[in-house]
Amino acid sequence: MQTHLQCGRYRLRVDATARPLVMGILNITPDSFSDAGKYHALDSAISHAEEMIAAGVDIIDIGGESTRPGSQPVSLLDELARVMPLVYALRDCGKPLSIDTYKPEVMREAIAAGADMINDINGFRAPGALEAVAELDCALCVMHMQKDPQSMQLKPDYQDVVADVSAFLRERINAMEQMHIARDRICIDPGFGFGKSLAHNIALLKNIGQLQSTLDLPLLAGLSRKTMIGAILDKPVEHRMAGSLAGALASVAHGARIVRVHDVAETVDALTVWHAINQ
Ligand code: 9MG
Repeated sequence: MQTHLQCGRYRLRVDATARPLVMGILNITPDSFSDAGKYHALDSAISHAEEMIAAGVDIIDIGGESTRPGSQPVSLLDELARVMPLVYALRDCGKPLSIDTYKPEVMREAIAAGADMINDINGFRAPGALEAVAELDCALCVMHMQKDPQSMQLKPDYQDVVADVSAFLRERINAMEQMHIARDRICIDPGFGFGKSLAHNIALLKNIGQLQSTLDLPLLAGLSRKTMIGAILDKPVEHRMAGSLAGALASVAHGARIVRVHDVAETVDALTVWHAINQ
């Protein structure tokens, strides 16, 4: 498997001897109608990014649309209005910026403005998405999702969840290769919680090693504060940090090379200890 992920201006180590990478989640809260509210949302997002950088984050993932189960899409203009000021504010922060979007127009604008990676929960299936990223200088995270955020948790259904997710990712990688996208730009993601029951999520987690070796690409795992952690612990979202750390450690123990998390400082510490012990 490749030893690096070519991530725009950055070349990130993803080999098994490096500490797994921590992608920190930076959501920009919905705009207020007043200018003061907008500045406040932007200010607090920038402060949050600075805290993540001080805590040792490796990639900052900026999102302008919620992808939680049942969430509603936002318009292109609203998404651009939320995301772009953050890209301008953070592009020289010294860390790669990832943009969590499935809209080709947002992909284009964000990379042109200095972002380094596109994280697409829709697996670059929107018309024009692959064309948008093919010639841009950025890494790509291709994620599996069954249905869409509005309906995905209603009745997730698979013949064999690991084989089905693997086949989906294989098809998307082939589509990328047909567009001459270099493999060292790509990472894969089984999409924990995106159209999956608890049993599906656990089966995928236990088979991270198989997914990664079959597809021969680094795998990103996002379990942080998700319903599967809440279901195991029977705890609301504000009490899922320790469970999320356990999820991150379990996923890297099974081979994940990047974890997407809310609690950056705690996850960096946990992975640093895990990595030191495993060296
Ligand atoms: C945006 N987003 C929410 N959850 C995610 C996950 O598990 N993986 C990726 N790549 N993106 C996610």
